[in-house]
Amino acid sequence: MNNKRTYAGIPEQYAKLETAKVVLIPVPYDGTSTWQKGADKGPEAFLNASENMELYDIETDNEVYKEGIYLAEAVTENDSPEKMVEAVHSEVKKYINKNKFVTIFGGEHSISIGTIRAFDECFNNLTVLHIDAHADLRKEYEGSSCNHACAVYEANQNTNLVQVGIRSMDISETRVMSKDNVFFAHDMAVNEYWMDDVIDQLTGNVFITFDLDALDPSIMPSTGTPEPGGLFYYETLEFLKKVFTERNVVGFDIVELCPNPQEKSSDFLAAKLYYKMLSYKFSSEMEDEEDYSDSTNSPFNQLSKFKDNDEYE
Ligand SMILES: [Mn+2]
Repeated sequence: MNNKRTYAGIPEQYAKLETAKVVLIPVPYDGTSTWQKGADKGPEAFLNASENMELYDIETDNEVYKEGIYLAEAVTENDSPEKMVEAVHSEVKKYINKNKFVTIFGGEHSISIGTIRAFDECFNNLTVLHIDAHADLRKEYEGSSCNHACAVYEANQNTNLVQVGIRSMDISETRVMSKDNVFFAHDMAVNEYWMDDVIDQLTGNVFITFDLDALDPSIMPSTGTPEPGGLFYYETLEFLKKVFTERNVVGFDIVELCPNPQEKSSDFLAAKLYYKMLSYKFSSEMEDEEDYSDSTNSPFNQLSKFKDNDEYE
């Protein structure tokens, strides 16, 4: 008997690398967080909650795990922030080059630096949709450019960075921020069209980096730096569904779950959010396939620059 753990305890036939469309990479890293420690425990709490979740999604009428979800070996490099970023970068790129839909669960937000670098190298015209309470635009923090406070500095230089839910930042970050691409929480609260306004700023290929502290602390208390005034559950889902429907989402990460043993609902929210995002991805793909039924090309990762050129094989 093979006792290898699978995502959400799904049957092994849906958890094989060769046939899975989705790869999930856990990155239990918490090397640079400044306030509450514990994001390194995030992947384990997320996986535990996922194992206790029902796998039929009512809204999309789908069991997305049947697309296949491979639970990759966790990236545990933590000698330095720079080495961690490089380890994540090469692991993510390895699976993109196998034409998988790559997802990553952190860990603190600095894990996204290597992830975004890999996606930017593999997809043309990339938007990084950054959903977060914090701007994370510092070039360097506490002596490192691989600090969680610098999570999207590089993405801001190299990609079309669109920031949503921001409600805490340093004045120095206003100098590098591109105002048209930033949606502050206080503006979103009074703009009923904010979702469409965000969509308008997205290019064709979108990578989503979702910091759980974007959510309101009343529904997501278990995060390192909770900030009042965040997103609620159904508006978040409505927004994500729009993004998945109207753009080609090429991958995503979810970061900054900082589990509290007394408060399991945050772990469960993170588990449901991950599964919802997959459900939206693959149900919008089913609609695409209907639209282009004559096309022999799958819309899946069709814009990967590395499709036939797998340097890691
Ligand atoms: Mn944050």
